[in-house]
Amino acid sequence: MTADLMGGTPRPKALVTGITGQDGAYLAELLLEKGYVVHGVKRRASSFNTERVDHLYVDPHQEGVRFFMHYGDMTDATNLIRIVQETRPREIYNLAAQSHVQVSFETPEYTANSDALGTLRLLEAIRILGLEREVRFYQASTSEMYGLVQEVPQRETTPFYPRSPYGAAKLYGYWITVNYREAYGLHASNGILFNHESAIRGETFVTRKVTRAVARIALGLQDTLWIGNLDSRRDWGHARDYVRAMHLMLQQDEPDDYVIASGEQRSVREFVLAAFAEVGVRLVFKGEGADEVGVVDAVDLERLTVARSGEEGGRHVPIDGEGPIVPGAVVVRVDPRYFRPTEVASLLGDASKARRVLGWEPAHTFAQLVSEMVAHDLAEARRDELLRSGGFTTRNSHE
Ligand code: NDP
Ligand code: GDR
Repeated sequence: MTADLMGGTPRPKALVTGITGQDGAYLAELLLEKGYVVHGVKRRASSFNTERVDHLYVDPHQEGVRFFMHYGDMTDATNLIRIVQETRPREIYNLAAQSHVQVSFETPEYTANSDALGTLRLLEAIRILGLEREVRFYQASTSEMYGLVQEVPQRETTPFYPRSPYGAAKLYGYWITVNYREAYGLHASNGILFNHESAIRGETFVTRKVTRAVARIALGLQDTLWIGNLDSRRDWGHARDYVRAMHLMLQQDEPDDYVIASGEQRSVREFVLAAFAEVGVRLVFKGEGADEVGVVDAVDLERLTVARSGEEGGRHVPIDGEGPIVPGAVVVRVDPRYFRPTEVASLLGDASKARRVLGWEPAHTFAQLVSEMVAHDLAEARRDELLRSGGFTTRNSHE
């Protein structure tokens, strides 16, 4: 079978920036399943940064390869022009970004360069190459643009009020995408996506930080989860559901902008409680503000044993007198270092337009999301515990 044909017709071809990120990896998987040829842009780094897409890699010397990666950067216009010219995709998904809100306060100029100007550079590449009528463009816009929310729930018509350098940069990316649609007739759409998570979410976003810490605390590899604003409320969905929406947007006859959200809201505190419950720990919060702590209230030993040993019975990791999980133990503490100069306190999306026009429906519930993330991090923690008990060292990265 040749790589370029599917049932005698040319395979659709997509270019994905940010391929090594959470969404890039899930989107690449989805597009490959649908028969696409997928080209991804990855950054040069001093260590491997392709872990999320390594399973999709096929040696390019083999026949029928449909997944390719190109070195590139959103801050390098000439490189983006060349990649678009060489790959000539039908669909471009612009997912690359400095995507961490708190980090954007530390690196505001770089965030604007990659997230705002980077989007412009990619749109200009399409225009310079005269591909406005051939290419469909997806921009990874965000609920962070609503920031200090002007309406609840937030929908496509809700006014924006960003609260971080990241939000402000993404707002430029949103409007320049609208402008290229209106000025040049480009099939360009914004997905205004609310927070979406998964087992491959970056370890410094709050959900993954929590599930990873819960797993490591359960295995006795860590004592405490240090956290920021527990009151913050988010509309959390599953990343696999959200990349389906990206693809659907580019299959419409007309380009448009869509909110993608679960329509449910929970606080960070609720997420922490749900994650600990997965390992059989009932937690209670005591105190206020920076003095608030999460204390172990009760332990379901059977559940904790399964969490530590694995469903399949695996290796028994003894509990008694070991590890931080005993009633009364403080396992969550607040570190004001994680507070943001300006916070987005509450986000809740209304995805009715996407449901109506795209026929999009999320397939995962909040409970499934938490359960999947904790299960994944428990497996990693069990591996680390096994290696350590065998005298090996394991990676111990911190933010
Ligand atoms: P990640 O942080 O997981 O991935 C970001 C990707 O962009 C990585 O591949 C990263 O490369 C790459 N990247 C960062 N800077 C550059 C640059 N200068 N040049 C080229 N590539 C770069 O983000 P997600 O997958 O979670 O999100 C995807 C997109 O959607 C982002 O634009 C994000 O802002 C946006 N978004 C995300 C939401 C979410 O809840 N996940 C919600 C709404 C919008 P590397 O791996 O080398 O770091
Ligand atoms: P967010 O995600 O800023 O919404 O941006 P993040 O998970 O970082 O924060 C969510 C909320 O949790 C609070 N929080 C903490 N956050 C982090 N990272 N670490 C902590 O220890 C912590 N404690 C409390 C935060 O203050 C915040 O209120 C994500 C990114 O994926 C963006 O790229 C995307 O655009 C938006 O979601 C939608």
